[in-house]
Amino acid sequence: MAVIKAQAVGRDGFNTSTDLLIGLLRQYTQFTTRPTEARFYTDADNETAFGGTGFKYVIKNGRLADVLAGTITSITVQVKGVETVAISDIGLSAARVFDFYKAGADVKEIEYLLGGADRITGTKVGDYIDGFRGNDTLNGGGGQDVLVGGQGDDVLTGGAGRDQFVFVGVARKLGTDVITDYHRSQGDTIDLSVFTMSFVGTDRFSGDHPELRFHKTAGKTYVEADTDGDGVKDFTIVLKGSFALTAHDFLL
Ligand SMILES: [Ca+2]
Ligand SMILES: [Ca+2]
Repeated sequence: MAVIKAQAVGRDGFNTSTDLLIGLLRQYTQFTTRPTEARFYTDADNETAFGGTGFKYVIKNGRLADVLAGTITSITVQVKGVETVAISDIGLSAARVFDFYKAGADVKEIEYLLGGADRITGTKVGDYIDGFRGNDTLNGGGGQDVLVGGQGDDVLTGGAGRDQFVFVGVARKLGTDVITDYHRSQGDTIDLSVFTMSFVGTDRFSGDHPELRFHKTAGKTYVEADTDGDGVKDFTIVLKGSFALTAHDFLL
């Protein structure tokens, strides 16, 4: 798993899809290599540092040509003197990460980094947070955040502000996600627009069309999606709190 804490630079929040790209290393002009740290930087205020153990490098003509061994246990990114991203609780193959870098395989590198049960905490401004595979715990913090409930059983917390909970991917792999702080009064919405479903309130699934229904108990609301219209639910979203949901709570 990866534990990620993010900080904003001015009004710029954190974005899992753009701020973790291994290709961003190409922006730096300098680097230093030690067995326990590889640091890429342009100046003291702008750098990415990989901490770990057993790093073995191949340096040719003053360039980092390859990484042969080692385990990355932490990554920190500094932008304009602000530590924008701090990643801990990882154990990544340094050689593999460097291979992704060489191949320009940015998405594969993010899938590798976020493949486990991750805990990602956003900034005080708007963030876009996707935990990728695994049972992730995502927290948007302040601002208007977009939290993506993808594969696995994720726990999503929007925090203050008008947040959007987005569900995408193969319906049967989405599992049961929990939204801990759904606030209609803050303008929170649940975006299920990639699936074309009709909202049927508390009715049972008809089995004729893709449908979205809900039922509530004293403390929880269960949103159930039948995305293929066979009358069987494909994934569930649990909201903490008891809500009489309407179609207005969703982007369908
Ligand atoms: Ca993950
Ligand atoms: Ca935020």
